[in-house]
Parts: sequence; structure tokens; C-alpha cells
Amino acid sequence: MSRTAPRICPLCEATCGLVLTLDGDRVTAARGDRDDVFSAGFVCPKGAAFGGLDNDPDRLTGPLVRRGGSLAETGWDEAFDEAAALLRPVIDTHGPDAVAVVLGNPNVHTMAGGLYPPLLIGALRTRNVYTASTVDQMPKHVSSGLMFGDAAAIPVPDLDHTAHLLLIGANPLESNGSLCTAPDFPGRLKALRRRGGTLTVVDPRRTRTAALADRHLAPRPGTDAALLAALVQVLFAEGLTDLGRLAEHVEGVEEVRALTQEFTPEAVAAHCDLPAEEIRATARELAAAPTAAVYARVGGSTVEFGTLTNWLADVLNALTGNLDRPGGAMFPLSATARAPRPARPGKGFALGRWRSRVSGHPEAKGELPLAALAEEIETPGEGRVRAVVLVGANPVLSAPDGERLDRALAGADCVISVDPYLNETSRHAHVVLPPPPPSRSPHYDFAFNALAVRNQVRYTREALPPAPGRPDESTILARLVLIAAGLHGADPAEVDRTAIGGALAKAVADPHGPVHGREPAELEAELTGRTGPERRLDLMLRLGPYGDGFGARPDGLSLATLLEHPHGIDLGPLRPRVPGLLRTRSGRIELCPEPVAADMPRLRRSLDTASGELLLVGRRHLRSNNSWMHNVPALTGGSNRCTLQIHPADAERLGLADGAPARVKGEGGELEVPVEVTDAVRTGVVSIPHGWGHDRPGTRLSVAAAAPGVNVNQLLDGSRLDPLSGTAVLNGFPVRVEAAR
Ligand SMILES: Nc1nc2c(c(=O)[nH]1)N[C@H]1C(S)=C(S)[C@@H](COP(=O)(O)OP(=O)(O)OC[C@H]3O[C@@H](n4cnc5c(=O)[nH]c(N)nc54)[C@H](O)[C@@H]3O)O[C@H]1N2
Ligand SMILES: Nc1nc2c(c(=O)[nH]1)N[C@H]1C(S)=C(S)[C@@H](COP(=O)(O)OP(=O)(O)OC[C@H]3O[C@@H](n4cnc5c(=O)[nH]c(N)nc54)[C@H](O)[C@@H]3O)O[C@H]1N2
Ligand code: SF4
Ligand SMILES: [Mo]
Repeated sequence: MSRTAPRICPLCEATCGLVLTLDGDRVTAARGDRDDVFSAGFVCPKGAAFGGLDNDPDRLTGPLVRRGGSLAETGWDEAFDEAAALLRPVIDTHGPDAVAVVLGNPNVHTMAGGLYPPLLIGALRTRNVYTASTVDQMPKHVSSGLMFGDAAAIPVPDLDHTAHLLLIGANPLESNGSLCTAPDFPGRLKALRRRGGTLTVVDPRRTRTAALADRHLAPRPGTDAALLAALVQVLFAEGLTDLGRLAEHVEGVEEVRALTQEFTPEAVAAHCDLPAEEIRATARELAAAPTAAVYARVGGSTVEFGTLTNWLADVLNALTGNLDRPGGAMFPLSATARAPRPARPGKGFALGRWRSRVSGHPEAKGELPLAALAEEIETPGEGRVRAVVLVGANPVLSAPDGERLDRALAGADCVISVDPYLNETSRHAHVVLPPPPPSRSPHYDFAFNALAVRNQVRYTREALPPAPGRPDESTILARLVLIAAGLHGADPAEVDRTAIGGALAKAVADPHGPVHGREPAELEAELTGRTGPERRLDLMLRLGPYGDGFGARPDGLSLATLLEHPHGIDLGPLRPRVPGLLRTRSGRIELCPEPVAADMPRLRRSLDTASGELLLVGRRHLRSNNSWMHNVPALTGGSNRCTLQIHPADAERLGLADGAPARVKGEGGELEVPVEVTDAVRTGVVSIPHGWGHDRPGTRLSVAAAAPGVNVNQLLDGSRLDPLSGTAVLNGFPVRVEAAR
């Protein structure tokens, strides 16, 4: 007999509510949940393929341990014993920094990934922390850290209320949005147009998103910072700035004026390859709109001037009075955030508190550049990385120069991978610890509720019981925390108890909190939840901004109220949060932080270096997700292909025919890829998607291996970084292209 269960989709940032159909112990169908308070029934092809992904026969069902060179199935206790036996000696002999932790994108899509990695890093006490952020959004964290004093305070466009959206280097019609959680992003953009609003898209490709726009600017890749500086220049030059309510909370306006003075539309036009008049018109439209939001994503982040681009986006939001006002760019307030408190100066945000050992890259938000991981493993000497613990990460495909990382991982003393697949990266592991599929995992969006265009909260328990004897991902990570802490074999529930004890001790000491002065043991006894993670969620909800405060606000949130509302609870539209949210030392928005000001001369110099080289950019396909969804038959084929897109004029100039192979050469290597001639990319630009290259031996990806594609990141050698954030330049790097043979 079949039955249904609600499940929040973990496959992209939109966090749609799904209804799963369950037959016996399998998911047989998935549809959008019409009753979901946020997604109201929306579903995309990936969500609809939830069952195929969940039931993928290539998913690992038990742990693997390396024996005599090859990976063999083993029991869970044996696997953790092996992990401890390999990891402990590295720590004991070489110290904490000899262990690198690598966290991939799925950690923001799992409940375990929100709860345990900080404890793992804390227990290891390593400075070698690498995550997907430095191949993605670290520039935004750095800009927010510097401007607002909080790297996690990220303004999102108030999508449902804005009158004007300036969207830079993002393609939500394929990606479904990023750092802007909005189920049915495409529908929300169409609604913007319907209510008379305008959409401007800046993208060197005419994407499906650009095709919706009133105005599409197709600049030369990597030049957005110069373009945005010119928009700022026009606002000042034409007297179009108006900070509105924020005026008294912002400092550094005159410094920004001075820094951008030279960036007239005429000065940047040739560099951006855009008409000066069009740049000026874009600035005027932005200023004239009753409300507007400037929003930049991957194409404005994984670029040479990623931090400057992200900073200038919020400078534009502030200067037009749109920061923190309805219809502008606003700060969500999630249910597990710290409860708001009176405005006051904070500790600020520091960059470069330590540096990477080999190349001296500055730390950002406690992380080192993922692009530097290979050299940290390979380079001998004191402080060398000898053990690597990966959780949901496939850097062999997602980071620059995968072949080097491939070799480096193969030579490490200990590689532990928490991953459901035996893929390009996990094949190097000594121990693979596969978490259960999503149907058997609970779900709460710690990360994305703080980036959502509407405040709301939803929790779904696992739809199917865990397979007998199989640990969930929380238990796997808790056992690794114990190993890291030298407590291998202790009860993993102890990890949650310690976390709860620590959080309660802090909460009762907080004079602004709802439980100030109360007895931690008494509060702990009030927590509900049938697992450690549920009790930790209950704690965070109850202490959070909408929480019941352990009785202080009886109608407030707790785990129990979430369980009573399986389709979620709406917490209302985004509301202004400045100045309460600011944590800068000045207690104000610092519009012109010293590190970004110091990077402006580099931007100024770039204006003189326009070259005729072909520049490569990436792209995403709706039915794909980074490196790990090419193994589901329902999602393969069609337009979801690894090709080199090139403009007809460039194809003709280079003698490239549609469908024929091209050889592409970059600083880190070369590859052969089929040509797709299309005028959807502008001249001077070619595009290859990432996450392909599934032809390495020793993997278990039978569907993906049949159409492997090539790894675009092999074209990079890892040396091109946005210097402030350590983020790899994955968009707008030079390549040479010729016909193959
Ligand atoms: N050239 C180029 N490169 C890029 C990008 C680009 O645009 N262009 N984009 C970058 C971006 S934005 C990102 S976020 C990174 C992503 O980089 P990664 O995070 O390294 O890659 P993913 O493909 O997201 O997958 C990570 C791994 O998680 C595993 N996984 C899936 N589900 C789970 C789960 O529930 N638990 C656990 N523990 N593991 C799971 C998958 O099997 C896979 O091995 O790639 C970056 N690389
Ligand atoms: N279907 C699908 N959805 C996904 C993912 C996926 O792989 N597939 N990945 C998820 C992840 S991890 C993330 S981070 C998000 C990313 O979400 P988005 O940022 O919306 O994703 P992209 O499609 O990479 O959009 C980047 C756009 O920037 C353009 N671009 C490249 N270089 C430049 C430049 O120099 N300037 C400008 N202005 N534009 C440029 C590219 O042409 C591309 O259209 O998507 C998430 N959702
Ligand atoms: S848009 Fe994202 S969250 Fe929604 S169904 Fe598709 S993959 Fe899942
Ligand atoms: Mo990402």
C-alpha cells in the first residue's frame, strides 16, 4: 500500500516542499507540496526526480575501507576503528594542522551538515579548513563581514515586492536561485514583470533569465566590478544618491565617492565592452525606480574582482536607499538566528588572521582557499597536510586543477570521506562513510532560511526509517567528532549533550536573552525531540527570535510547534533590521572598508589591460547539480550536455564546426570537448559547464561514466584567486581554442 510524506527538497537552495509517495521502503514518486507555506506546490525536474536519486543503485549502502590498495565493504564499527587508527597518529605525531577538513556544498543541504562540522573543526583545532565557499560565495561573506561586521549577514533581494531587479552573473531560471532562497524564482521574476517592475540582467550569455529581461547587458566577463563602480560614479556625478532611513547608520560615503570618481562610464566602456550611454542609463533607471535591488551571484563572485563586485552591489543598494527597506535588499531573520538585541558596536570582521603555509594566502572567515589544498598536501615540511577529512565534497571536479588534487589525495596518509558515492574524490579515501539517502534523513534548512525572500520555518522528519544498523549522517559525523577529540568509542549522543550544555550555559549568561539567570539543567529537561539533532533544533528554535524562550513567550516556536505544522509556518515578509544587526566596531554600516579600498587600485589598473583573448565562463543546467547528479537517468541527456558553447563569428574565425571536437587550452591543462555553436554567448566568450569528467577508474557511477564529459577546472592551475576572499577565478579566465585534429 502506498502512502505519502512531506519532505523539503535538499537538491538546491530553493528548498521546495515535496510530497513523497512511498511504496514499502521506497520512494516511488515526488510532487510539489501545494500546502507548503513557502513553495505552494512548485517543483522542478530535479525535485520530481527525488525518487530516482534516492533509489540510485550506485549509492553506497555500507562503509568501505581500503585493504591492500582497493576499497572493500566492511562493518560500521570496523570502519570507525579504521578511521581512528589512521587519523589519531597523524594528529598525535604532526599536530592538529596536519588534518585538513574539506566541506562541500551538500553540507548546507543536510541537517547534519549544519550541526556537526563546526564541532569537528573545533575538536580538531586545525586551521586547514577548506569549503566550497572559496569556489563560490566567499566574496559575499567578506563584503558583508567588512560592511556589516557579520559575514553571515547577507542582504537578499525582496523579490516579491521590488520594482526593479538588477541581476548580475546569475541564472535563476536554471539554478533556481542562490543566496536568495525563493521557490519558483522564475515565477517570481515573471510576477515582477507583471506588476510593472523591470528586470535588468548582466551576463555575457543570453541566458533564459536574460531572455526575460527588459535590459540585458552582455559585458566582457570579469569586468562587473568596473561596471558597478561606473554605476556608483554616475549616481554621485548626477546627484542621484539618497540613503533614506539608513543615512544616520552609514559612514564612508564620501570615501566611496572619491574611490569611484575615475570610473566614469566612458573610462570603463571599452574594458567592459559596453556603450557608455547604456551604463549611464542603467544607473539612472536604478536610481529612478521606486524600489530596487542589486543582486550578484556566481558570475560576479568567482571572478578576478569578486569581493569588489559583491561590495559594490551593496554600495549601490545603500546609495539608492534600497538597503534594508521593503522592495530593496533586505536581511532575512531565520528562526534559529540569534534573537535580536539592542544595537551596539561589535567586534567587527578581520581578514588574514593567519595565512596558508605554502603560498601565504590570507584566511577568510576561518577558511583557506580550496584552490590551495593540493599544494598544502604535496609540499613537504613542517605543517604539511597529511590527513584529509571530506564531508560531501568532490574537489577533484569542483576545484581548480583536479589532476593535481587527484595525485595529492592519492599520496595522503589518511583520507576519510563522508559521501554517498564512490566518485572522483572519494575513490581516494581510506575510509568511505556513506550517509543514508535523503528519504531516510530529517531536514531543516539552517543555511537557507537565513537567505530566504520570506521568513518562514519548516522541518520534515525522515520519511522512511533508517536501515537497521545503519547510522544517519548526524551519527556518522558525531563519531568523527569523537575520534577528533580523542574519544573514539564514546557514545555519539555525548556530542549533542555537550553542544546543548555549552549553548545553554551561554544562553543563561546572556543578559539580553530570554533565559537569563535560569538553571541550565532545568532547561535541558524541557527539551523535546527523539534524537540529539532534534533536541538541538528545539533548543535553537526556542532561544531564537520567534522562540517560546522556554516559557517566556508561550505562543513562540519550538520543535513541537513545527511538528504540528508539517507544511511549515509563515513568519511574514522581510522586515528592516538595521541597526540591530550590525556588528562593526563603529556600530554603523562601513561603506568603505579599508581592505576593499586598498584593492581599488588593482581594479583601476585592470581598465588598461583589455585583451583580445577568448574568456571562458561556466553555465548550469536545470537538470544537473554541480558534480553529483549525472548518475540519474531521468536527469541526463537533452540540453544537459558538456559542450563548448561558442559564438558563430568566433567559431568561423577559428574553423570550428558545430558538433566537432575542439581542443581548449588553459593555464592548468587542456581538454577536448564537442563544439556547440550558438549566439547565446557573446563574441570573445566560450562556455563549458562544471562538474563533469566522470571517466576516472575506481568510481561507481555507472550512468555518469557512460557520458563522462570533461572537467573544465582542469584548464586552471589554481593560481588565479580573488585576493581578498581566496575565491578561485572560475569565470572569465583566458583560454585558447582550436579545432581538434
Ligand atoms: N568551473 C566551475 N567550477 C565550480 C563552479 C562553477 O560554477 N564553475 N561552481 C562551484 C560551486 S558554486 C560549488 S558550490 C562547488 C561545489 O563543489 P562540491 O561541494 O565539491 O561538489 P558537489 O558536486 O556539490 O558535491 C559534493 C559531494 O557531496 C556528495 N553528496 C551528495 N549528497 C550528500 C549528502 O547528503 N551527504 C554527504 N555527506 N554528501 C553528499 C556528492 O556525492 C559529492 O561527492 O563547485 C564549484 N566549482
Ligand atoms: N540546475 C542547477 N542548479 C543549481 C546548481 C547546479 O549546478 N545546477 N548549483 C547550485 C549552486 S552550488 C549554486 S552556487 C547556484 C549558482 O546559481 P547562479 O549564480 O544563478 O548560477 P549560474 O548558472 O552559474 O549563473 C552564473 C551566470 O553568470 C554568468 N557569468 C559568467 N561570468 C560572468 C561575468 O564575468 N559577469 C557576469 N555578469 N556574468 C557572468 C554565466 O554566464 C551564468 O549565466 O546554483 C545552484 N543551483
Ligand atoms: S527548485 Fe530546487 S528545491 Fe525546488 S524542487 Fe527543484 S531542486 Fe528541489
Ligand atoms: Mo555553489
